[in-house]
Amino acid sequence: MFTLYSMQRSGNSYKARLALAQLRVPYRLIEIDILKGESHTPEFLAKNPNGQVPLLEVAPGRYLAESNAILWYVAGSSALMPEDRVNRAEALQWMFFEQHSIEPNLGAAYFWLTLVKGGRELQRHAFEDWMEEGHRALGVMEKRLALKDFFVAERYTIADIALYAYTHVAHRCDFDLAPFPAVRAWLARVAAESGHVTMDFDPAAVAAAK
Ligand SMILES: N[C@@H](CCC(=O)N[C@@H](CS)C(=O)NCC(=O)O)C(=O)O
Repeated sequence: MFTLYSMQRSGNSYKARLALAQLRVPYRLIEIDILKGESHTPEFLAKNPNGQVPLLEVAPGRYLAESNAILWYVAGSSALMPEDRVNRAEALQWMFFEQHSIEPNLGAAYFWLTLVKGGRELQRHAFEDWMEEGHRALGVMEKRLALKDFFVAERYTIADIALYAYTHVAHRCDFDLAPFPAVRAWLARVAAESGHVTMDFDPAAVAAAK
């Protein structure tokens, strides 16, 4: 069984939890509080020298970091993975876009504004850049979604999961989604997908309640 090292309020970790839930893959969840330095202990750094979650133990002692690599791995040849070569490459294209244009802006704003006390003041110098670049990236998504229901392969795939993680909480960190109607419609479509779970979903709590 997989073990996922994750932080409940981390968008990157949510990507892995969402895909695993939709694929109905059982896994052990270990909560790592990055705000308490738990991803920088010697034990954790031995598993991921980069000191970050999510981290998936795919086989005893074999660890996979980077949320989008984890998505790629768990999707395998399931319905979440596009079938043909060009669609798979397009999925990667959007997943790289997510890492370069969404995560460093929407993800950073989400982290500092919603998770860190006093984060707005601490990051005042960076905030304007995140807003400008983040809104620009949302504009890129808007253009794609004005033409297509999903990013790749005319259906819901790991590219949508990667992009959903921080976009669906953008309004909680000062981003205004009003000028992006196609993005808002896509967010609703993703949330309506079969087996969708929210960011606060905890598989252990559900299992305990059974
Ligand atoms: N590119 C990585 C970023 C992972 C990342 O930034 N993880 C954050 C939580 S969302 C973290 O563990 N931060 C702790 C640290 O960097 O010390 C991914 O997509 O997984």
